[in-house]
Amino acid sequence: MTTIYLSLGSNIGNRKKNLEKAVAELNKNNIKEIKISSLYETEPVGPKQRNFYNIAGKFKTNLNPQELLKVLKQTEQKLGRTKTYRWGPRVIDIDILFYGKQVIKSKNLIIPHKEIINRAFVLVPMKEVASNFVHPTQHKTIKTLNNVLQKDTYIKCIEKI
Ligand code: PH2
Ligand code: MG
Ligand code: MG
Repeated sequence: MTTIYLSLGSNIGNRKKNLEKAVAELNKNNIKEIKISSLYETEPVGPKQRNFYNIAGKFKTNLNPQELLKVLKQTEQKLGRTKTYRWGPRVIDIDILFYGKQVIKSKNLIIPHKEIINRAFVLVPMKEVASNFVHPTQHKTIKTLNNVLQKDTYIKCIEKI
């Protein structure tokens, strides 16, 4: 079993339900939740569109990184995700932030996720879940990365854990 961290986002339809459905689906597919952050409403990074709801979660899985990616893509499709443009609106997006301490640079999968350090919608929820986790290539904790991030974007906790 490996401990993994995921970031989930939605900005189409019932955003909260979409996130809940996604977590339920992961639990059914060998990606077992350990801890889920509060629910946050966040300003979109990228093109102008509806605000996102975001969460981060700690999970454990026996899937290898490629198998995990496949299940996440299948889950996104099952929940009705269709292709739009880069950083466009989506029913659900499930991104792998960390896979244990592994560093992976394959064509279709880069772990740790490259944008973690720039995104309040990732770091703020992650701080609730794994504040002392050390980023394997930045060599800084989530807490530290979050503290040094410029926070000029809108991010609001909607529901406490
Ligand atoms: N996801 C993106 C692009 N922009 N902005 C917010 N606030 N939340 C997201 O989950 C998000 C985004 C690409 O995956
Ligand atoms: Mg994403
Ligand atoms: Mg994605």
